[in-house]
Amino acid sequence: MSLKIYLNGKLVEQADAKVSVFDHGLLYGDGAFEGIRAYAGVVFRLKQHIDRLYETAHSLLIDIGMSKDAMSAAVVKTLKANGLRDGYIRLVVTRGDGDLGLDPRKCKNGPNIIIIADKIVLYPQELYTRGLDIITVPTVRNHPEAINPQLKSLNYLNNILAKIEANNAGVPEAIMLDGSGYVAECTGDNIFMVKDGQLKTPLQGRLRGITRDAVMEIAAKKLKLDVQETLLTRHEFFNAEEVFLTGTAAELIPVVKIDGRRIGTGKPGPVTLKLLKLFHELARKDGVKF
Ligand code: PXG
Repeated sequence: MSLKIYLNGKLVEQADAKVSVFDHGLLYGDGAFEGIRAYAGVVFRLKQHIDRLYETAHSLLIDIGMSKDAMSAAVVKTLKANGLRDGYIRLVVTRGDGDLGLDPRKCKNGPNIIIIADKIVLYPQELYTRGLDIITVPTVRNHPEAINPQLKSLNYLNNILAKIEANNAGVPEAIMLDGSGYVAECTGDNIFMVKDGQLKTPLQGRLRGITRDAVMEIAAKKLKLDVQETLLTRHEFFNAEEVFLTGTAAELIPVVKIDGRRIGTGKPGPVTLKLLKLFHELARKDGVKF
């Protein structure tokens, strides 16, 4: 089926949704993106995603050139044009067309704005019930003063290198450490651990995920867990009762083995399963209805 793609203010057929080979998004990974989900006619936390996109663009000195409200409306319009009530939205803002030099000032016509709405399957369903067996990889997460992990930029090579290491090892996901050796996050997901009634997640070196924020809120409010953002080592994750990952694409997925160490009972734990259920309930309510 051919999708309708939003490109610079117009909905065009997939086959016609093209940008120039001189776009600096392609030539240099110069741009920003968001991955967003819609659940039963609600775009989950759309405001937070749009705010994060504009923050990335601001740090990269990209003027998106349209209001946040107009951008939100464009997301909804793209979902509707494709008849999607549930789906995945990829919002991309590139630096735009320039020449063969990395200076962004060469991109005089402003950014290209692309919205794709489609279905997504990240991991097979059985992994949600069985849990993931993952490893720590040698590639460390970007230093905050090199490419800040808060930037959801089109340069995802740091995460892709880690993903390749996971692929080579035959596992579905990878833990990345920060430059100081603390656990940061996975290649496209945040990481959590449960122990002694506490829910803990890394303080630094990671993207501040929107699913992460939602799960921290649910855990504190609904499950009355003590929620902490702190420095965490692999040792602490090895000895956790439960571990799980969160992300827009992955949602909330249990981890049952890390670097050959069984986590807890080796099966998805009760807190993880409760949070998964509560997250799905929230996702259908908390966002922009269309
Ligand atoms: N860390 C990183 C590095 C990410 O890229 C997350 C954490 C989770 O953040 P959210 O806000 O989604 O809870 C992300 C998000 C993909 C894909 O194609 C990846 C993400 C989002 C959507 C799709 O693998 N990463």
